[in-house]
Amino acid sequence: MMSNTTQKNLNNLSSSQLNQVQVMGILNVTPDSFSDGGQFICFNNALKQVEQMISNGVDIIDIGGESTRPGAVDVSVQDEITRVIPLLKAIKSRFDINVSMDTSKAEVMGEAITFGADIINDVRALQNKGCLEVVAQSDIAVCLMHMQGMPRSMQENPEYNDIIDDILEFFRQRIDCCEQNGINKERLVLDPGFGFGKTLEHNYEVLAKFSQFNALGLPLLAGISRKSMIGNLLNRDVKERLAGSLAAAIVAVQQGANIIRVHDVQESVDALNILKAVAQYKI
Ligand code: 9MG
Repeated sequence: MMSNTTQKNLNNLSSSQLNQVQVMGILNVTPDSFSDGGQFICFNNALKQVEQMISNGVDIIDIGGESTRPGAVDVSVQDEITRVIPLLKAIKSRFDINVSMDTSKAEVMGEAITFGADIINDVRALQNKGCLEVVAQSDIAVCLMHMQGMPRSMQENPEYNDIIDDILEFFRQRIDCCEQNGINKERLVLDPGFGFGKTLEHNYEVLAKFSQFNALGLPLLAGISRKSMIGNLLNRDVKERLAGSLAAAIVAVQQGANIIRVHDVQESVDALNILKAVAQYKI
């Protein structure tokens, strides 16, 4: 039998639940990100982009200084800090907006916490050395993402017994591990990691069954924007994936996603507003 939390999210969200859905805007400051690689690497361009996202209704800015696309090159701790921390400081001093730091390095997490980040977004779910300890010493929120393998090789031959059960089991283990290390559950957000060690079929199965992650009772994040699961299905280049990305984001929200991580803030906010308008008339 489905739990109440699961049931409530099957296409029947109330407008107050939808009003709490947050849009996380992607700000990559990497020369090699798959979708906007290099575009925002200039500091002033990045700040302009933040300003634009805020005026378009973003709730959280997700700064990333290391690309996680398949085959991406590693970045040293110092290079990553140099890319992201001045930007974090500048955003926090100029704008009243939540900032998430997309990193898997304990040292970068530590600096991000010192300079006012609100969320750590870790695609490696705090499994790297020192991460649990750094986060435990703060009260920052953390997004734990599921990934099979490592970015360099994760798309080679991903295999699961049952992808949903396997991801749920991973989440349970990471939640336990966080709690044992002094990070309580209330600080956690879960993300099944679309595109991270998953075939096209795996990704669509995860999207179709996304509501099952509500069983863990924690906020959920969905990051699908412009990914190859959109491009490969529709045969669209990165710049032509907007419609597919919006449709997929809405499917995730209808199944209980609390945060959608997107490149196209204005269009995503519009799509969410349509859903909210409809939800007002549901019984
Ligand atoms: C950094 N990054 C790239 N894709 C992502 C996704 O799907 N989720 C999260 N949390 N971070 C991501």
